[in-house]
Amino acid sequence: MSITLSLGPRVRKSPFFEAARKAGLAAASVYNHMYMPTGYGDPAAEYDRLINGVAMWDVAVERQVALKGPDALALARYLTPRNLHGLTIGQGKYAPICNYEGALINDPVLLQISDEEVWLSIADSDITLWAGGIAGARGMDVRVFEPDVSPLAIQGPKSFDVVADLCGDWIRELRYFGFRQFELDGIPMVVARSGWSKQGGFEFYLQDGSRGTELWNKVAEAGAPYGIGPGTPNYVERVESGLVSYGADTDDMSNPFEYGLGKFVDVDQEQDFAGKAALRAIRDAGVTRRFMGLLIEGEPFTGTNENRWLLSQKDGRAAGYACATAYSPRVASNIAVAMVSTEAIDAGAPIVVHADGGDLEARIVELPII
Ligand code: THG
Repeated sequence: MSITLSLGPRVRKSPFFEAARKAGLAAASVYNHMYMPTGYGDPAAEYDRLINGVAMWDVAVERQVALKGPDALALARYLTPRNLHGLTIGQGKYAPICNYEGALINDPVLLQISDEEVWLSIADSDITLWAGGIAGARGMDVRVFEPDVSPLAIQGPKSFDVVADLCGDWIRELRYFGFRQFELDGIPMVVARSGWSKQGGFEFYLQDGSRGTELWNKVAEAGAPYGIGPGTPNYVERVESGLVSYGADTDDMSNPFEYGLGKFVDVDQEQDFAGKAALRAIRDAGVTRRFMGLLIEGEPFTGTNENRWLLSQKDGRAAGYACATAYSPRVASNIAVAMVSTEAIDAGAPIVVHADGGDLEARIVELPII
């Protein structure tokens, strides 16, 4: 049974919140101390718009952590295991952040805004506190703060036409995670080719929170000929695509190698970074579980799983847990993203999912599922 989300001043609202509400917002969660829209009441239509058309998502919860000052880049390099050599203004990078034990504590997109300013576009954890603490303890000349920046995502195959109509054809030349500063009728924003789906798209990082409704309405109007409609980071599509959802898929012990993010961890670079020694040891020891896909038998699932579902091998040995489960119309099967023991993966046999409604058999597959 569903319960009501209590609205109040303690949890922050997005600059797009009122516009989203007017557009029929029906469900929300909490992320980075803000309400995060999770549905407009018609999951099938929202999925279809993302796969075949275009959708607009209030993702202001992807807060920015600004590092500003002479040591901005030095701090960024210390915060992420990713080798930032060759980073340029206008090119974003997926840059995991780990603690000193090598555990993943966020997986932001990093944007170099200028010679002395970097943004970390963060997932759901308090990186302003972490980065500010490290900067202070290391005596770095850099200010760490949350700027007035709120992303609005435009996702789906027709997003290119909508954003080109709004901003110009130059947007078609943006590389993945590339971005540029742009004023839309005087509204300041960063336009990036990015977004948490594999259907293609853009994010408008609004730089004036007082103009959220205005920007929302402009996008809705430009998108109308293409059938744009509201949506949210899509639960089903992200499982199909195997995108990592920090917090949903991770726990206190998660390390980047388990999620296939090893290519973003350079323990051999000269640059020191938080967690370097621990990550080197983890790399040398190898992982004992991996982020995988599952194809699960049984009647099509409806909705989302409230809890993680435990997995076991046929002989009863624990094999990990399913993080997010969904019925995929495109695969025509129940699917999941899961943390699976390497033992179970190597065995190559079907496993058992202890779903809320009873045990189901599943096959382990590589990600992405599509
Ligand atoms: N947009 C913005 N900020 C964000 C997210 C976002 N911050 C948090 C979270 N989402 C960051 N996490 C991801 C994870 C994966 C991708 C984007 C953001 C992604 N990955 C592609 C893939 O896995 O195929 C491409 C990775 C690559 O080529 O480097 O898109 O959504 N503003």
